[in-house]
Amino acid sequence: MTQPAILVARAVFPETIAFLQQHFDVTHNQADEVWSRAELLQRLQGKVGVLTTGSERIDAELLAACPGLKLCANMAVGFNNFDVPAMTARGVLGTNTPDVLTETTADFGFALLMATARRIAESEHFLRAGKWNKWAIDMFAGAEVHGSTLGILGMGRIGQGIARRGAHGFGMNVIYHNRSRLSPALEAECKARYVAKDELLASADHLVLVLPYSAESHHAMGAAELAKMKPTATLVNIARGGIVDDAALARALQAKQIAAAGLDVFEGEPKVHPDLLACSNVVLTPHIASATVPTRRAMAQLAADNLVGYLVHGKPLTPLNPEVLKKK
Ligand code: 8YV
Repeated sequence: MTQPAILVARAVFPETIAFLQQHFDVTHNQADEVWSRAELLQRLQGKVGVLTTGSERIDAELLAACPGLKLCANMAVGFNNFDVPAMTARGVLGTNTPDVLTETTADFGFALLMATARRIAESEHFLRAGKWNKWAIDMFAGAEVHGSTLGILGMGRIGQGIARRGAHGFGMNVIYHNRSRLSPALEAECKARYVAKDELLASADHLVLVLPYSAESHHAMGAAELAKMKPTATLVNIARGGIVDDAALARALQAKQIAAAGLDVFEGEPKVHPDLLACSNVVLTPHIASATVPTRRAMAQLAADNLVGYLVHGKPLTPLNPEVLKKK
């Protein structure tokens, strides 16, 4: 019996390919080539499923060109690369990888906050450049982390993980803003207080962005919002590029309107705004918040389990548009 054909768009762990090969005729990209859109479309011909990462855009045009496609399994919790309404309209299911990366990503958010506030990257570059020839009282003096006010914009699972770390590990006063308020029980567990966005901007010593990207959150942190922050504040973005207006942030950093920023995601990544590259008070990392070996294995496995779950057994684990299942 011929097996259904799927595409794994990017390199994954060899065991993920071996697992998928038990159920599917797998076309993979273990060389991790960067395919053009046309190459992706061509490789998707005749496929019923695809394992994507945040780099592959699934939209109406792609769906129209690949009418056999039934499932797009994103190996990411964020799914702004999916046009979900267009997928639903065509009866194509989308899945993501929630939960398995929550704690790892929250760890990284905290690491980036610490590196930014305590000027770790900047001071390391100074040392490596051979510029360290004496101790000085104000050398790389940064901002206090323990006991300070931690602001969180977007209070989903990762935001809550950061709140717990701040409140319980560092004695921080945690405030947050989100579309919807947490239950009193969750607020108590995270020791987090709900505030309006303006109060969050004005009060946070460290502001961490953990909200999903959408038309609504595009440039949620622009010039006007940055102007409301404390001049001593740090801003950390581990959510998505495009939530911050990178050009406006570079101007705010140059003008010392805020003290520093830690960024793991960028508008138009992997390109980084040249004005950000020129700032010394910014820590820049290449979208690695979920990058530990166990977590990346768990993400790949969950994406693969969704492919097998849906295409073989009709039961996806983490569907984004379950209404597609009802329509069948
Ligand atoms: C991924 C992420 O590594 O899960 C997400 O939303 O941003 C990262 O964990 C990236 O999107 C690749 O798929």
